[in-house]
Amino acid sequence: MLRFPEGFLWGCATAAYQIEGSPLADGAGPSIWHRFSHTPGNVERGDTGDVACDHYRRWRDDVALMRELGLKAYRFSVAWPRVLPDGRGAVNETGLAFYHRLVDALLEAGIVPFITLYHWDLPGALQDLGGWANRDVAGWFADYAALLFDRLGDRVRHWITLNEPWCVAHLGYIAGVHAPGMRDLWAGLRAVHHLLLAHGRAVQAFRASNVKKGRIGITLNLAPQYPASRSEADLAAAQRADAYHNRLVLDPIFSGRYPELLVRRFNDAWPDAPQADLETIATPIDFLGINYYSRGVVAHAPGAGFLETRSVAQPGPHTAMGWEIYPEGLFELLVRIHGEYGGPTLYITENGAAFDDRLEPSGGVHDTDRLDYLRRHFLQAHRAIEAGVRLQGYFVWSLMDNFEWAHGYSKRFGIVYVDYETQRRVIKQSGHWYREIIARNGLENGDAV
Ligand code: IFM
Repeated sequence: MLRFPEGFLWGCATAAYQIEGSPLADGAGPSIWHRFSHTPGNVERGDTGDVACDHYRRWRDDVALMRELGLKAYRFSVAWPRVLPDGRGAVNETGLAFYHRLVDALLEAGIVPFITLYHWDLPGALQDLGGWANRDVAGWFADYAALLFDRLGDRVRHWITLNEPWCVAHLGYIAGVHAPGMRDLWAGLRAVHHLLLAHGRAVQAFRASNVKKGRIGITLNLAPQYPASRSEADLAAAQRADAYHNRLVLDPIFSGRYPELLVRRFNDAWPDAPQADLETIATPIDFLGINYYSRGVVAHAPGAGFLETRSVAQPGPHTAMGWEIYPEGLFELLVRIHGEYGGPTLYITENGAAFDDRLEPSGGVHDTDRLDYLRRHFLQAHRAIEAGVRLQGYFVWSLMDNFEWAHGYSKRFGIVYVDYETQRRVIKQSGHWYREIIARNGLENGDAV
């Protein structure tokens, strides 16, 4: 038996816009994702988050489902525009009441709530003012965070400021494939800085709040970058890719500086960041959340984009997202973060996979590929703990199938199947298996084969 440490938090993760539905109910304001998904051409098949998993109305059943799975913890996000329809100013108490009920139900079920304050649904009213490209957003976010610490901090001990700031800035402001759909490097680099500043200001607000014994951190999507060959050019390309994908956010948070390599490469486009901002960004956190899905393999490609790199396809296997399955990357990443950033407390705040699941006539979903994906990643996490990494929990992405951003409902990540026609939930084979792992707090020796 490969045992995990006593008290290890096994959980699942979701995000508001991806599961809740009813985005404008009870006085909520429109988010940038509401606007983006309602603009033709942005999301596959024209899908929107209007109904999603209808969790806003079915939350009771969903908490019962979590209890059935035996989850120890649940990571979810609060929709900023439900609570503050204009992003700042008047509080929408009815919207906030939803999260009060959810938190109470989780605690009642013995499930530890982890709240993510921002998982991509910026209030549209703040986007009208420039969104993350406007420096003022740091103050708006800190005020919103302080409100939630005040209202929910008596019961919620675990807080995550931002989910994947790199994705917010790169996919939303530079590549234009996520809301708000911009293709503007200048704005994107400012968005990175303002996201991190907002994070730092929220951590400071947390320390000044009344939350007793609470802990706060941030969730980053990290992907180790490997060179396609041993040539010096490819090694340098992998370093550039690593600086952009990983160190761009890790270094300022843990060391208070941006990677010099990027400052030089972006040159005039790089934002002038006052030293005081960097000190705020580096305000100590209590844990780091890591979202790991895959790795990158890159080669030097003169003239290709601002990094002059190109991805080199690997033989696989791959998930339905086209992402290479590379569990060893999780071990290497965890050990590296531990070694290079002072051995912080870590959680895997997301790991999981999309596959083309089918609800069989028998009524079951036999997702052996997902089960195998999870099993292989759990083994690497266990290896990392044995190597001294301070990993305290693991959240599978996702509790249930949901709105996969620009892919709409075409990609299924859940360990619970959602029949979108009826909203029936069916625990997949991987979900039944996960329940056993949680109950045993470990993997059977047979699992290690
Ligand atoms: O669905 C997303 C989630 O919102 C953020 N991390 C990656 C997941 C899978 O793409």
